[in-house]
Amino acid sequence: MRGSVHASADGLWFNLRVAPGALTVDSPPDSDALLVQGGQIAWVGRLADAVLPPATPRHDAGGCWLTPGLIDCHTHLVYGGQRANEFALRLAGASYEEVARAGGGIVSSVRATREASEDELLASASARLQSLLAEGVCAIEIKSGYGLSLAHERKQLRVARRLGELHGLTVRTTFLGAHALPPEYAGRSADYVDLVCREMLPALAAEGLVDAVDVFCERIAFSLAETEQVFQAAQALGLPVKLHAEQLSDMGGAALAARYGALSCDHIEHLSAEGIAAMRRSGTVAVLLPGAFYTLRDTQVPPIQALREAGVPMAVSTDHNPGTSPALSLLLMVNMACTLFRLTVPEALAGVTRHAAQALGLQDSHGQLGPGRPANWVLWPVGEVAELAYWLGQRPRPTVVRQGRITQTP
Ligand code: DI6
Ligand code: FE
Repeated sequence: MRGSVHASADGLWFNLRVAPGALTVDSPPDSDALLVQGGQIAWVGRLADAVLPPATPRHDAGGCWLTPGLIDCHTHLVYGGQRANEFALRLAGASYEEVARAGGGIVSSVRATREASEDELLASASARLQSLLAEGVCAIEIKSGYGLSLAHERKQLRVARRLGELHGLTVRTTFLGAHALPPEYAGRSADYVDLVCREMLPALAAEGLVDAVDVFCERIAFSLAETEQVFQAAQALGLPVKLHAEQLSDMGGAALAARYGALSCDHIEHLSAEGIAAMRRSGTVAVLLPGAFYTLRDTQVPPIQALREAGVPMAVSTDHNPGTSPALSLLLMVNMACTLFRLTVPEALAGVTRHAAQALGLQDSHGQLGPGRPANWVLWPVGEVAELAYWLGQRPRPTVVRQGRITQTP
């Protein structure tokens, strides 16, 4: 199986064990082989049934477990600087909200992001992305929200697009202009939200930089009414919405987001029964972010059992950001989702594949493997699938196929 990295993945892949839930429903359940042609999956089935064109290359998967390429569906990967100082302040007893109110928090990353050039941001985000790619991430969502002006939000979103081209992965960009109030708008929240809705979002959407729109709906950020104003602007442009909802308090954000057909509601530690019911009706994904829960030493666990009973799909993501989740391992998030939130291993793995794809509107192409889909998968050299959730601080080095190329071998 060792081959030159970035070689084409075209050919027959055999001797693989398919992880539960990895295949689309139209694929035979006892499959152990895949055929790739032109970077697309052409066939999935039993090796014995494979009908091969002449001179088909053969790739022996060596009995590895096969999962779809992983998907990190909530990140703030592009920013300047870092905030280790706040880690120390919180250890000394300050809360996240206190740090934010004292002028630290998001606004300090805004300063550093504004000072950085586009190329500097690209370099620092690329380095961080490498960790995720090495674990088999094939698609990622990247939010703006550390620029908070048209020019600086544009810079962040352009970096996000360039990361996709540079590294050959699927990037979904999310405009999070309503992340925090920039210092120059202190005390003028309404004016800033007007700017977001009337100038920033329409301009960035027209430039093709926005795949979805998000808001930080929270006491220390934007109100429910302000959130709705941003959602209306998104709706007018035909853009899907998602929401940072009920992370620190129950603002009723999830129910509002559901009314706008949100792709996802994220964090949701304080989600109410009404919020769950609304999300179920609208088919909104619940994105769980155990890295932020852990970093903030939160104790309010999201209502997992109620979400499970309601049949709300649950995704798991890093929420990578310099303040509350400096996490660069999606497998560690899988572990934490199990340990801290009591997800089962199959639930947590669906959370970084199928349900993460749904949180990005990518469910027709990503998150499961089947004929007609791009070749995005991971071959794990482990004895059993549960090892993907089990190891802490070390990861099995997998073979990665991304966008039809073999991008990593063990
Ligand atoms: N929720 C979060 O967890 C991050 N943003 C948000 O809206 C935190 C961002 C930061 O502290 O820099
Ligand atoms: Fe976030």
